[in-house]
Amino acid sequence: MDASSSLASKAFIGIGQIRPLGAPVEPVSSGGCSTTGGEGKASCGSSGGPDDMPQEIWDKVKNHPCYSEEAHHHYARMHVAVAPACNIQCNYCNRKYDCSNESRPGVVSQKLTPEQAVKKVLAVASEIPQMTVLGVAGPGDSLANPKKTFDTFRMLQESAPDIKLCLSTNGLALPALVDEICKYNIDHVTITINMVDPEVGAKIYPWIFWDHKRVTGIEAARILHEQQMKGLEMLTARGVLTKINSVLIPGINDEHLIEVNREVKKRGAFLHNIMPLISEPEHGTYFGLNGQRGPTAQELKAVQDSCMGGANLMRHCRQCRADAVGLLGEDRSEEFTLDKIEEMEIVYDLDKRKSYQDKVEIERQSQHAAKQEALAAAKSQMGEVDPDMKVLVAVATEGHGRVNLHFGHATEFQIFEVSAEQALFVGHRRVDLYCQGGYGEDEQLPSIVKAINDCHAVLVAKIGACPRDELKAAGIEPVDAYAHEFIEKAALSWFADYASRIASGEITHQPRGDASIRQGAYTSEAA
Ligand code: CLF
Ligand code: SF4
Repeated sequence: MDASSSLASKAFIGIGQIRPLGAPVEPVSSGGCSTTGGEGKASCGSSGGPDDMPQEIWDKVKNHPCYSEEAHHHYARMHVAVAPACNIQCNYCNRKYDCSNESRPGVVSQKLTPEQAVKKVLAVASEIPQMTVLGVAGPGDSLANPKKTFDTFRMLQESAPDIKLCLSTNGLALPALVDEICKYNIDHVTITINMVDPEVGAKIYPWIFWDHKRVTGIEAARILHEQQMKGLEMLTARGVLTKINSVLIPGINDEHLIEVNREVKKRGAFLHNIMPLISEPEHGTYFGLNGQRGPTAQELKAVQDSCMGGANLMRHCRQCRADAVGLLGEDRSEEFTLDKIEEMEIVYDLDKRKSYQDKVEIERQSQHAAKQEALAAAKSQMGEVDPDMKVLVAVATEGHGRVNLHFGHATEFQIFEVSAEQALFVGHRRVDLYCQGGYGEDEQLPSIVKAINDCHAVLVAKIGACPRDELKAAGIEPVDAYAHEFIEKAALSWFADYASRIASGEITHQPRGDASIRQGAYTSEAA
């Protein structure tokens, strides 16, 4: 987003996260399928959709939780694990676990046939009316299993036409299958692109399976790169919204991802999602076993910020499992195992789903209006503040855009970068649950402090005396004065107060250190 973008646009649709990366390349061919949106991407901001997005693009993203930061508070996605095989090897993947570029490794998925998958989708759709997107994201590669993937989409399209279809791929088989993708109206495709230089790629991919044989080294990376770029261009030309996922691997592709960002932008990518490498030794990946570390929170943020100032980035990815169900950041897959589905009464009621989603939209609009009012009030109270000062704050929230969660109940904190001008969502941090069974677990505190150690304050609905003292000792200000207020308003109000204390000499502004990115699953459910 450029500096002139308004707070209003960010607050409403998370536009900073969803504006197209740039003008698409020239269409390579008509391809015979819908081109809706392709031209729209080129003319972002020129027509009458909400804020500065053409209506047809807005219609595609407004209820897709990954393509709109704001939508992910309201709408859920689910994945069906119908694609077990893969046609390449990534050094950050161990096939015994879920695909680690789209999934949190650690638990083997329950693999499904297309028939089982469709039944599961209908079961989830009847229970979770805000589930709007079905994705195929592994546990292998969706397009290395084309029959299972497209059978699933075809059957689902017939039985649940309101559900958006989404897939994720490494891109090797993409050019050959673009027409099939268009045939089933799959208008959201994620390609994992970690390099645009085969020399870098050779350090990430030991081999690919191509033309009936295994290819290794730089040649493998070159072929993969060519297929990825070609596939991206073909999708752009056909108006399919593309998101690029990149795994940030320190020392291998960190600065290189800035070039990746440039190249995918040139080819019309809609979003770029830069994710931290997950490489715990116990996952058994090549990187994990060979000591390749993941990035720190500040390393990740630095690369994200370097890619167009964060304007075109997805920052709310939860690196979810290949069988995830629910809102991003929650996992309800255990409620929908095959044996549980067998016992469920599945009633897929399109009208009921639509009327529920209409209510969600009304609530969303009223939240938007209330938030704008609150933000304007907070900004009008901002005194003289150093325009260059920016700090991070961590926020405990359980939704509705408010500071409304007890410190002890948080399994993640949302991170906002605050200045006199704005409070901008820049990511989230997973933490171990502090409050277990009604009591504070003091041994969890150091890990929570490590996860938000680059923040100046943590905004919560409530916090106990013990964690309050420990946070203060670590230099992080616990703040419950803005409980239940809208997050951006709370963050700006706190910032104004912080700045006034600096101005009065009560405190001095100190830079914070770095923070760690928590790997793996949560240790417990919220109480
Ligand atoms: Fe799934 Fe991916 Fe579609 Fe989303 S996930 S296939 S685009 S519906 Fe989303 Fe999950 Fe991140 Fe993927 S939070 S890992 S970006
Ligand atoms: Fe694993 Fe996905 Fe890479 Fe295939 S593309 S090796 S499943 S991370």
